[in-house]
Amino acid sequence: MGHPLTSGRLALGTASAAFQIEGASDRDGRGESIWDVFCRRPGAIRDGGDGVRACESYDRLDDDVALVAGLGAQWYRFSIAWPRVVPEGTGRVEARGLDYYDRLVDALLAAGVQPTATLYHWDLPQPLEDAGGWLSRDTAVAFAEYGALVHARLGDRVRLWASHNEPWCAAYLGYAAGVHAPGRREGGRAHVAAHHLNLGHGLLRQALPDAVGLGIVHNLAPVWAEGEESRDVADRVDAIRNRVWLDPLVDGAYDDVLLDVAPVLADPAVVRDGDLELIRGSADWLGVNYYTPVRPAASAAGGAARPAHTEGEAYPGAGELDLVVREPRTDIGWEIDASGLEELLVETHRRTGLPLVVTENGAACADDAIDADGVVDDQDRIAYLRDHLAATRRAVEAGADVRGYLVWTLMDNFEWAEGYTKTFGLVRVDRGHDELPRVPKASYRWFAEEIARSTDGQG
Ligand code: IFM
Repeated sequence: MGHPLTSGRLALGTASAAFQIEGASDRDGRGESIWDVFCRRPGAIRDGGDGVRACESYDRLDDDVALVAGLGAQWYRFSIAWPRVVPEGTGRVEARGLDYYDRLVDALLAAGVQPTATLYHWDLPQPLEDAGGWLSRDTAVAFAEYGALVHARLGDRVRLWASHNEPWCAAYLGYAAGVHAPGRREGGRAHVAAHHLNLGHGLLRQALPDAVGLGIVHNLAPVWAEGEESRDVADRVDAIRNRVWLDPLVDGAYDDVLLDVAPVLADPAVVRDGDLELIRGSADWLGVNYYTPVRPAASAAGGAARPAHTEGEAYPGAGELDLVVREPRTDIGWEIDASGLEELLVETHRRTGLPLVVTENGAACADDAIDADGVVDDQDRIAYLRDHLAATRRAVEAGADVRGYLVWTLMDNFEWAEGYTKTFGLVRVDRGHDELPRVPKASYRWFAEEIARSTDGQG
């Protein structure tokens, strides 16, 4: 396997994504993405924010790499903005876009940090959306072409690649719930988008040399039924959240429950001969992003626990359901339960046999204010990260082959539909000042010490 993941060692680092931090959205020939357009839709983003400035990382590459290096991080996972590199999605390549990522990779390597590139973290070029987006098979083909050309430029130095980040969000929040770009509510058609995302990954694998360490990053979730009466609905949710990705990868098939929920996946015009064979075995490693468990309740079973309907539409075909969210919660309203990560890692390794990386884990916290001494004492985040890192280590002891743990995220940034209202960073980005100063939080120092301990062999 041509990737630098070391068996038996948990590498530590942090992660980010292009649209959330880069800004410079109209510079150096960058094309428009679906998120640029979605942000202009009235009411789509909680505070009306957008990615025009974001954290201005495009212009502050050296400062931000210094922050990664200051942590002692072994890895930094970033994403490539497709519209910066291929502004129309296909065709013309923008050299200035590629140059930016080239500089980023060199700066990381010079600082002793392994770069991991994610090719698709949701910023689809708008011209491709105008032609059907992920509902169109052509988007999968275009994705593989774009991925191959980025790899041709950076592959001599980036040894660990991810195709998609959280395709569940791209497919189901984007094309069913409509709360992410492109903001479409197409119900069961979203399953077609899911298949095309799977296919895009498979086509990319085919387009890259065999030796490339190619993975895919999923926000898999432990799905815990709220009581016996919710078992069936929970099974359907599990099919849409987890099995739609893992089954084709491992077995080259969509399972019967999923086909029942998503009959469109049995349509030979959608899932064509050879598609599933192409996807099967197409990942060398698997990224797992974990924040919270999912607790489906058959609609009447919500009971005393409080239902959250926000993602209900994101499971088209699963039937009437509530998503129950128990206490305690982070500032974004997600239940905190580190045991979910341990269970997920053990189960996902058992299911796939692949090396795993926790490619994202972190918390939006309310204790992110800066005090009179200039300190951000984010003890809630430290507690969350400490518990989840411990859960990761327990999963390793239980036999899960986990090779890395990356905190989401380096710095406070554009949190999609929540705009700038929710902060996950180890570093505060002070939006009250025009220069967007970076202020490392207490969690940054805690994580730096944790990394130092683990590289000394004491962790
Ligand atoms: O900010 C996102 C990231 O882009 C994808 N995973 C979840 C994070 C927190 O919502």
